[in-house]
Amino acid sequence: ASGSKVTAESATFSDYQKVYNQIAQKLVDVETDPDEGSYGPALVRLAWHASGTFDKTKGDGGSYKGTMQYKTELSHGANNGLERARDFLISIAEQNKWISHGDLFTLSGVVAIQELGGPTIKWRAGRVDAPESETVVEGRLPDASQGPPHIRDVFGRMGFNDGEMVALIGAHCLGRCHTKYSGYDGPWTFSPTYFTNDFYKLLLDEKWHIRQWDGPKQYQDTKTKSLMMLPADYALVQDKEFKKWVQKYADDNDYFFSEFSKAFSTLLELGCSFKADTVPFEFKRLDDQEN
Ligand code: CCH
Repeated sequence: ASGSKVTAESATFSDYQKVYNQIAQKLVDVETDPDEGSYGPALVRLAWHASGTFDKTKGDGGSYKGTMQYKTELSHGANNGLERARDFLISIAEQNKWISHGDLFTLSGVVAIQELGGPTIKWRAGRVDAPESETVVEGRLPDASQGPPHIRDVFGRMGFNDGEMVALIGAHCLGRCHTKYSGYDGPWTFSPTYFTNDFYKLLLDEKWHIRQWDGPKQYQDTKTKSLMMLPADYALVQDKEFKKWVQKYADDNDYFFSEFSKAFSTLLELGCSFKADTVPFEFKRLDDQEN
């Protein structure tokens, strides 16, 4: 739609690729707290929390209405720290007034996964903003202090099976916990700005003990004492069925990438209805484009 004014109805692949590029370029350009390295992990978490509220029996929640833009949803306890990610996207939203918040938040998660070395994620456009009054009830996202039955309940409510749940939680290869946001502390891997299957490898290969500190119960690696696992992460090796998947993804990075890619695409579309002819887009990484 070059020259003319872009709208959500007229927007083409190239309009969305431009938004992708603006987000990707901002990830490179923006000066970050040295502790963070990149806004990418926070964008992945934003896309996930905007989507993971879906309830398949009630048919509500999910990213469609973009209600994560509002204070009501951002102030849910599970979303502590996500203002950072939302604020990062404000300049992008201002440059592209035609894109809905649901589309922007989910697209930004796709950008972050792809630019941080992860798989290509198929993504569709067409979410429509709703008013703040349509914000989903609080309490749909998983509780990090819990074990296998809770993980199965919460991800089962979204419609995922064991293999998909374990694949999705592998996104903890990225980023870290911040005491000021969740009470938990530290990164899961040694390379928190690269998307890899290291989460599974470390979970299986390292020795883990309960960290002695005045914070909430979390695990610490015995060798370097610099990595962490949440009780909900550790649940993936405590449960025999989950552990089989952890082993598969640890053994085969390509398999993990393809399973993660499918499950993450599905996650971002929970509760969304698109026009019948909406084709999934596959965006090009910044590095793969000619200048
Ligand atoms: Fe997560 N996650 N997550 N997570 N998460 C946290 C941070 C990230 C749980 C709890 C937490 C997924 C599943 C789960 C990311 C992606 C995904 C934090 C720390 C907690 C607590 C927040 C803080 O302190 O800043 C629990 C529990 C579950 C499941 O049971 C899934 C699924 C995904 C994506 C597909 C990413 C990325 C982060 C890092 C954010 C950052 O700012 O570095």
